[in-house]
Amino acid sequence: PPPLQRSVGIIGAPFSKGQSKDGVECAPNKLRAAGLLDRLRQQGCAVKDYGNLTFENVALDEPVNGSKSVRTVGSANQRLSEAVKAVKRDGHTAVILGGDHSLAIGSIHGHTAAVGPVSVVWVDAHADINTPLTSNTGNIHGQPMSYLLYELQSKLPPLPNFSWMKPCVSSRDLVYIGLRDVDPAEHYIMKLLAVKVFSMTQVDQLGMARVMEETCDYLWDRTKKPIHLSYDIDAIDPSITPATGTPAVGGLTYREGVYITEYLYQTGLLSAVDMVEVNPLRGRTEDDVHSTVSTAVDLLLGCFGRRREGNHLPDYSLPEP
Ligand code: 5AB
Ligand code: MN
Ligand code: MN
Repeated sequence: PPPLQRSVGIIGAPFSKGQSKDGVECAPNKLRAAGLLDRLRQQGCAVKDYGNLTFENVALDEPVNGSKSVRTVGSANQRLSEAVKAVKRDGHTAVILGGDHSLAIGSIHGHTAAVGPVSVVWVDAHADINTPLTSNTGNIHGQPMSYLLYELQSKLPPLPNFSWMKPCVSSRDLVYIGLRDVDPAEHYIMKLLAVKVFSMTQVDQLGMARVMEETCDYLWDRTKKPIHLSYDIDAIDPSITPATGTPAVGGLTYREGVYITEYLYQTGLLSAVDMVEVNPLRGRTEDDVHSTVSTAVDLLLGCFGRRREGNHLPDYSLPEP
């Protein structure tokens, strides 16, 4: 088996301007308060917390082609890109605690800036591949993949505070898992670019074990590249993770969600993980929030070797009577 990466660098990205609902900026601290760092250490990881990034709100950030807070989102992602690049240069697997999903722009950009081409596994109810010109909501958290793909560059208008950004992902290196709420233009784009999609229909048809096998077969067809896992908590069914901004019925079970992380861990290629769209203010009850946050923590633990069969540290020895 490959030597498995167990050194984790955590970046808090309390960023919310890619959508309009308050609360998603509270998630990084909630995930830490739920014991994420201690639990990673208990399972044998070396953990370095790089703290929370701070972002400035750009004044007079008027909509551009209908998209909201473009300048603020652009400069926040520039900062995040630099931070992720630094964590990768320090040799860690990067964990980016969102924040809304617009931060995948900076996260994936910074990741590729440090390590070169990556494979992207995007686990989400949504495809987040609208261009600013196809988006009906103007929310940039529904657009990050279009900014990142080489193949869509000619379809993007110039955007203020995004000139630092260069596309860095090929559509052949992208796999979606969990889709069930896709806009018509997004569906068109995915067909046009022949993007590999395991929607909930394929999850039902094949089961998650086959989905993960086929995901890796597909991504490894040419060469094995480092994997960027971008995990939107709304991929999981809202009965389990209700505290999120755009819930969609009919999602992944807890078990399917965790299986994705266990499977990707054992590839030895997981190089960066985004955990996004946890919104502690969107739950109706304390239980809603607790269930959402603890599921997000479990997914992250799964990315770093936690197994449901149980775990023990390599130096464990039985107490002698
Ligand atoms: B999320 C929608 N397609 O573009 C849009 O939660 C939803 O990061 C985007 O996946 C959902 O606004 C963004 C309608
Ligand atoms: Mn998303
Ligand atoms: Mn989503």
